[in-house]
Amino acid sequence: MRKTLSVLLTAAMATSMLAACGSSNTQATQAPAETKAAETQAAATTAAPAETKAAETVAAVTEAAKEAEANGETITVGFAQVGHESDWRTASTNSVQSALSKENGIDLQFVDCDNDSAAQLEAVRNFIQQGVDYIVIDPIVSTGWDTVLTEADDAGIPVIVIDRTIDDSDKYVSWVGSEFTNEGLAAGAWLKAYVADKGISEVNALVISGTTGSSAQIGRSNGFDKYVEAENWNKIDEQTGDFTQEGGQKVMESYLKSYDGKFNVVVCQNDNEAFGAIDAMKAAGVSYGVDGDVIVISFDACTAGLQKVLAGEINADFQCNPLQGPDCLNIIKKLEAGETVDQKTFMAEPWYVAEDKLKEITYTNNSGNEVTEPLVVVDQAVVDAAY
Ligand code: GZL
Repeated sequence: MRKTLSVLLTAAMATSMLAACGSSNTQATQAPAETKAAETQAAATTAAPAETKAAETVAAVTEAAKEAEANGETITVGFAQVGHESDWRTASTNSVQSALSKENGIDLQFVDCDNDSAAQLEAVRNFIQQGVDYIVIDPIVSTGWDTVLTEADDAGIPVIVIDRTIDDSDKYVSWVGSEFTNEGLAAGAWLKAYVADKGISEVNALVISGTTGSSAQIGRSNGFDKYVEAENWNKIDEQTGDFTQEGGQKVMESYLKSYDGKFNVVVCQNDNEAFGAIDAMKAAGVSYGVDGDVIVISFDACTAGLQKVLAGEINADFQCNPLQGPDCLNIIKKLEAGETVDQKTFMAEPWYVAEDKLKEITYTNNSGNEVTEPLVVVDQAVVDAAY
C-alpha cells in the first residue's frame, strides 16, 4: 500500500518537474522514491502559486500522503519462512506473525516454503514483483542468495534476515539470530565435563544433524566437532534427520541396526529429532537419558524438549531462541523513521540440564573468547516459561 503512495508521490514529482522545466530549482537528476517523496513535499511548499496545474497535483498528492500517514497506512512485508518442520519453527512463525500484524500497521504476506530452497527463492521473487515494502527471510540454506538479493536491492526493497544466516551475500539491512557454532561448542564443553564427573572414560557418539547446508547444522556440527577432535572422542556416524521427528526416528532406527551396543552418546541437532530418536531407542529396548546407557543431547529447548529434560530423557538441551518477531518489527519501525539499524543481533540463549551436579561450563567461544556460562537445571517453572 505504501508503495502506491510513493508511486503517486513520484508521479506528482514528475508532473511538477515537467511544468517547472527550465526553472532554476528543477532537480536535474532522478532521485530514489523516498527522496522524490521528500522533494515532492518540498516542491509542494516552494512550487509556483497554486494556480499552476503541477502545483495543484503535488499539493493534492501530498495531502493524500499526509492523510494516509494519519490513517496509519499499512506497510507490506513479505516473509519467506523455512517451513513447518519443528516445534521451533512453529514458535518462530507465531513470533513473526504476532509482531508483524495489522494492529502494528503491517500487512504480512506469509509464505511457508516447506523446506524447499527453490520455492523460497520463488517466494522472494514474487514479493519483489508485488512491490512489497520489506522482505523478511529465514534462509533454508546459507548459499545461493546473491542473485535474488541483488534483484531486491535493485528494486529498492530492504531485506531482513532472521534465524539462519546467508553466507554468500551481504545485500540485506539486518540479521537477527543465533551463534550456532557456540551452541555446538557449549554442547561439547558440557559433555566433556559430564563424562568426567560421571567417570565415563570413552565417548562413542552418533550425530543426527539438521538440514544439510543450513547455518544451524553447519554451526552445531562445527562446534561439536572441535571437541570430538580435542578430546579424541569417537564420532561413529553423522546423518541428517532434517530437523524433523520422523527424520530423527528413521536415522536412529538405522543406527540401532548398524551400531547397537557400540555407542553411549547421541547428539540430536534439534528437539524433534531427539523425540524421534528416543522413540526408536525405546522400541529397541535401549536405555537412555539420566539413568540410561545412552546420553542424549539436544538443541532448541522448546517446551516439549524441556519436558523431556525434566523427565530425565534428555540429559542436556541447548536453547536456540526462535522469538525474532519483535526484533523484525523494531527494525522496520526504525527504518521507517530513517534511523540506522544494527547489521547483526544475536539472541540470548540459556543451556538446560537435567541434573544439578554441574553448575556452569567454560569454553572458548566462536569469537575466540573464553567464556563461563551457567547451566540451568530444568524444573516445572522452567518448562512453564519455555517458548
Ligand atoms: C535454528 C533453526 C532450526 C531449529 C530447528 O535456528 O533454524 O530449524 O534448530 C528448526 O528446530 O527446524
